[in-house]
Amino acid sequence: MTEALLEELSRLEREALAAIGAADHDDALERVRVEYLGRKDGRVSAILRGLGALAPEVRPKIGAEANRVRDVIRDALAWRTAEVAARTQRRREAPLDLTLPGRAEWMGGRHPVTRVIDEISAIFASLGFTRARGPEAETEWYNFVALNTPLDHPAADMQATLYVHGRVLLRSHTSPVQVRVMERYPPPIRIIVPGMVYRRDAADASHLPAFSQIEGLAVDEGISFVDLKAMLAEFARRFFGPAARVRFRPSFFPFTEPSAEVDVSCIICNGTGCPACKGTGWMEIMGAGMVDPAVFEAVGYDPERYTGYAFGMGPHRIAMLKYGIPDIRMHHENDVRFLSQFAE
Ligand code: 2U9
Repeated sequence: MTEALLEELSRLEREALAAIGAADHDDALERVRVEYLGRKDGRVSAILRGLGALAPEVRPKIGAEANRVRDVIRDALAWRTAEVAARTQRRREAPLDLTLPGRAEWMGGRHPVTRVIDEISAIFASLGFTRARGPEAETEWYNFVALNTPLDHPAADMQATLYVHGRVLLRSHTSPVQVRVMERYPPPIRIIVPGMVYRRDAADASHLPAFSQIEGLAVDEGISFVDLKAMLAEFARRFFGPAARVRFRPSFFPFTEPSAEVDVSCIICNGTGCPACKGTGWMEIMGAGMVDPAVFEAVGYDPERYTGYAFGMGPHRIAMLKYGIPDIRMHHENDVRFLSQFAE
């Protein structure tokens, strides 16, 4: 008898709480109250009223449990009544607008590095450059020797380059593609070469062992450094905005002579100096130069007849400058909180 009554109370508690949770307006809540706690026919009230007829030794236990269940149901009714009232109030203040369009889920988009590569490629396409691609596993000839970089040069060292086997390596720049294009086609050449490149580097805030490059090459009769400067100045204006200016600083690469590092006026402060450009007003965006005659010799072009310019930049780094990304590794953490900021 005791057990049966305790079980009945437990069932009433569960049923009442479920009914209260499902009730979404005052009338429904009142019906639940009457069913369980109603003075006349309430199911919990009936048990409370029958306590006097129970044997004295079980009365305190059943009584305490019946009182507890009544209190739980009463409190749940009060809580749910307040909740329903608050919701009604909210609806009155800001009624549902059925004409609003639905909220679309973010379906993913292009990666910021892909976006930068696409934008740069489109700009150079409009300036007359064709996109070229080539293998990521290369031979020492294409990656180093044809590019005027002897195999005892530090860049060709096992410490700097990832070798696959024997003399086959993962390309450390996209330049082998330009060599392949020049071997196959006579001048004039205007190409842009985007792709992944690989170096034996540990990942840190500014390095990855696998990263992207875009290189460009123009070869024809009569091409001079002026053409290079004008082309890169026009590129900077189209990519960073009409106020962007470029400057060239002397540098060295084995495959270009003369060579330069190319800076763009800081896209944050427009050249006046700010934390983003470390107070200099300039940001380094690429390297460039006139193709070394030794490279033309290697591919069978006549260096007396043809000249050309080449340049190279890293879209991972350009994306960091353009979007203010502080750590290059963020590009490959696959964190939706990062990626969704580039939704198109
Ligand atoms: C050929 C001849 C010349 C490509 C060039 C650079 C300068 C350069 C860096 C930019 C950032 C690599 O990704 S990065 O670290 N590149 O500074 N690249 S000139 O010169 C060539 C390429 C091919 C046949």
